[in-house]
Formats: sequence, structure tokens, C-alpha cells
Amino acid sequence: TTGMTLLVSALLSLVLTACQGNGTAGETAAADTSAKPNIILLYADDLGYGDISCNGATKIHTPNIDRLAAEGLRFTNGHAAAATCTPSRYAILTGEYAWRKKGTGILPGDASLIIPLDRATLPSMLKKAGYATAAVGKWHLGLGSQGEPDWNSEIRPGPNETGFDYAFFFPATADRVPTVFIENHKVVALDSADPITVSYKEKVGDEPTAREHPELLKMKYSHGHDGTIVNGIGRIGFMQGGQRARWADEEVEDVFTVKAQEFIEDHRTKPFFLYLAFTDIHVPRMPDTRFKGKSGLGYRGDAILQLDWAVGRIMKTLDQLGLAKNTIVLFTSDNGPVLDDGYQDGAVEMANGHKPAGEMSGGKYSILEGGTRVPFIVRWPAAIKPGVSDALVSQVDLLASFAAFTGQSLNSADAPDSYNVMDALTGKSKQGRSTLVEQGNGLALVEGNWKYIAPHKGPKIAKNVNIALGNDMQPQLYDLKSDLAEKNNQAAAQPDRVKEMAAKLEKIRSD
Ligand code: NG6
Ligand code: CA
Repeated sequence: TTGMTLLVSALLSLVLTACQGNGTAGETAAADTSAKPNIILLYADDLGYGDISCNGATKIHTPNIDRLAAEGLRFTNGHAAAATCTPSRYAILTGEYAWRKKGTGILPGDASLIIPLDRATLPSMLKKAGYATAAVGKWHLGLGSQGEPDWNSEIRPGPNETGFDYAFFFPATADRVPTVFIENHKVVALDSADPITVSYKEKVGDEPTAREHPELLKMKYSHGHDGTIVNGIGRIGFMQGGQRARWADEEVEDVFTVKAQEFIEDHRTKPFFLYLAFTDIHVPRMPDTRFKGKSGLGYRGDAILQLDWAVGRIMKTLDQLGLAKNTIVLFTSDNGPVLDDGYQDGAVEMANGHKPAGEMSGGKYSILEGGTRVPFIVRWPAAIKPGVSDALVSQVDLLASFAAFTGQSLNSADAPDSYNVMDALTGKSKQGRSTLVEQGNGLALVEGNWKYIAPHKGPKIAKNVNIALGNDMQPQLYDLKSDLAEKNNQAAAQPDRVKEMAAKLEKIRSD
């Protein structure tokens, strides 16, 4: 199979690279040529294509992410599967477009698990291939099987049941209750005398809400986020209890980074897969004190610096353990950027000309390119020659790609939308997918230079966040090569192409 061929040629180049002797002593010692490469998926939240300096940002510097790019392959046409978190994460773990399945929109913090347990997932497949697997960070795919999970006892099914041997995470987003960490099936540091109650419908308990007591907030909300106040910040939803278990926002990224480092250290001698889903740069942006005010772009920029620092810590850990050479590090983001996502954190006022989506239009929530075209970097010193790739690749492809790569077979019901693009991911081919369905409010089909956006109702601009959504009742057709900003709709001039692409999208939809 191509997976085997790849593995063999990868191993060959590993031997060659090891022979060049350009690693440190530790590197050479640990570069066991028979070992499967470790896989680390660094998953940023809401980080835009233009938010990192290797993609052209000039108002902010991300030296660690830039180093990953300089030592790896930087993709200019790499995509999240959707323009918001839950559907993107659903797709990256299942290899299925989220729009095929109901209930995969942005989930509340008390939702049930939406990942099917009868199919292969990225971690369960890698587990079969002999990898130790861990999820650290943001989850946001639901927990429990029906109704609200019981936060005070065993919380399952969750990440452990979807293929992760180890999980340290928070349930939804940093702005959603409950604001606690969970390790495997238990809330961390829970005091049984102070049980947790959560509601997304009505206030529970007598703690102040942001709506009733805005004077208690250390960061005001701009829209939404008027529920229970935790750590001086209004949240979505209401919670009571679990005082000792609650996190301080300033420490969250540190905690995740340390947990990830521990997992790497503990598994240094066998192949591992680490899914590290950072909380940055999602709201509420409340970075550690040492990053506050450092970017000049407000807390959003400071959170980018914190994220870059965390990436640097992981790279340093790999260097120190001599694992860097034979570890595939993938860095990407779950959806495009947003400035004001509900808190007055200065992101708009202090943007200073920074373009979080680069030259693209739209951002988070949008069907325009800014919604899903995100940072996408793959580094694997043993086998990938550094460079830049324009291949069309999507996060939905990781499952099929790594399955082929590790020689795992998938059932026909598994990963239906995932293609093996391993040759593109490793730079052996300039060709990625030939078509891609993008998901915003509605759907779009990309094929070569062309992008067709299916007619969709809804506002043209999401007012609260000030993002062009790309909704239109008329079909839209853009030539992304000459018109990346999607300003010049050619649908009227090219009815045949519109018809053809609309039919193709319809076919994929009904497959
Ligand atoms: C929205 C929230 C936003 C963010 C988003 C999810 C409001 C007004 N807005 O509903 O702040 O939490 O959901 O983001 O509540 S995501 O990256 O997880 O998809
Ligand atoms: Ca997100």
C-alpha cells in the first residue's frame, strides 16, 4: 500500500538524516530508525491565517511558530473543516464533514458527546496502530450520553471513550460554564461538600451574574457572556459550587502546556499521539500576567504571544528529550479569526492595522476564505524538507492520511470525507485534495482556483462581531487565484461553471 511505501521511504530518509549527524547528541541517540514517528497536533483556537508572522503578520511576532514553519512545511491553502469550533473538531477527529450530522453546531457546556462511538476516530485509529494517545486542552464535543453530565461523579463517555488513553481538558470553551478542568472522568480538585450544578436555561444558586452585577467584572462583556461571574469574568451559562475546582483564566494555558509536557516525557520511549487543543486565542482573553500588555495589540495580541510561548515550550521539550527529529508536529487552528467575540478586551481598539485574516475576507463564522483557511504547518525533520506548499489540504484529511501512513485499514463507514493527502502533508506532492467543501453558515465548494458559494439566507454581516459572513441568496463564484478577497462575483458571467459546481456540491452532499 502507499502507506507502507511512505513509511519505508520515510524510514530511509530518517536513516539518511541521522547519518548526516546534524542533530545534537541526544537527537542521534533517540533517533531510533525503527520507531514510528510521534504525532503532535497543536490546535489553536480562533487563530487567523494572518495572526502569525510567518504568514505575513508585521504587527505581531511569533518566533516559535515561525521556527516550526522554517523547519517544516507551511501551507498557504490549509483548512479547518468549518468556521466554528465544534464542527471543526468533530471533523478533525472523525474524518466526516460535520454538516452531515445534526447537532454539531457550537455546543453549550452541558451538551452530550456528539462523536459516534462505533466508528474510527483519529485517536482510536492511532491507538490501534500502537500509539499512546492523549487529549489535552479544550474539548467542546460534549460529554455523557444523555442529558446533562453529572459533574460530581464519573463523567462519561468523553475523550477517553473516543480513543484517548489520557485526557486533561475543560468541557467546552473558556467562556462557558463549568469553568473546571476534568482529568479522564473526574473534575479536578472537586470538593464533595461543594458540588457543581450547571444550567444553560436559568440562574442556579445565588452567585452574582454579569448581567445583574457588571460592577464586579474585571473585563466587561460586549455581547452575551452575562451569566455567572467566575474570576471576575461573565460567562455563558450559570453554575453553582465547585469553588475550589474553578480555574483562573490566567493559568489555563500554562496548565495545559505542563500536562502536555508531562505526557511527552512519560511517553518518550514509545510512539505517542498528543492532541493539544490550546485555549488561546479564544475569549475570554485573559493571559498570564507576564504576557499582559506585551503585544501592544491588547489582550488578543498578548494571547497570541502566550500561544506562541506554549508552542515554544513543546518544541523545547522535544529538543531536550531528543524527540524533535522523529516527531511530526502539526500546527493549525480550528477556525478563522474574530476581534470582538463578546468581551471588551481592546482587540478592536488596539488592532493597529493588524490583519488577522491576512488578505482574505470574513473570519470566524464566515463562509468566505477567512473562515476556514487557517495557519497550517507540518514539521517532521526526519522526513520533511522545509518549504511552502500551496496544496489544498483540510483537517478532515488527517484521519485517512495517518491511517494510510500507519498502515491501518478503515471500514467503509469510517472517515467518509477524509482523503489520504500524506504525500502533500510531507511535501512529496504539490497536489492535495482536488475539491473541498467549506462550512460557514452555508456551504461552498472549492475546486482548483474556483470557489462556489451556495445560496444561503442570513445577514451579510454578523453585526456583533463585525464579520462578513458571505451569505447571499444568489450563487457566488470567485476565482481565488486572482481574487482571494472574494470581491468580484463571477456567477452571472459564468453560468455553466456555477451549474456544474452546484451539481458537484449537491452530489457530495447526498453521497
Ligand atoms: C458564540 C459566543 C462566542 C464564542 C462562540 C464559540 C456569544 C454572544 N458568543 O456563541 O463568544 O464562545 O460562540 O466559539 O455568546 S468557538 O470557537 O468555540 O466556536
Ligand atoms: Ca474556535
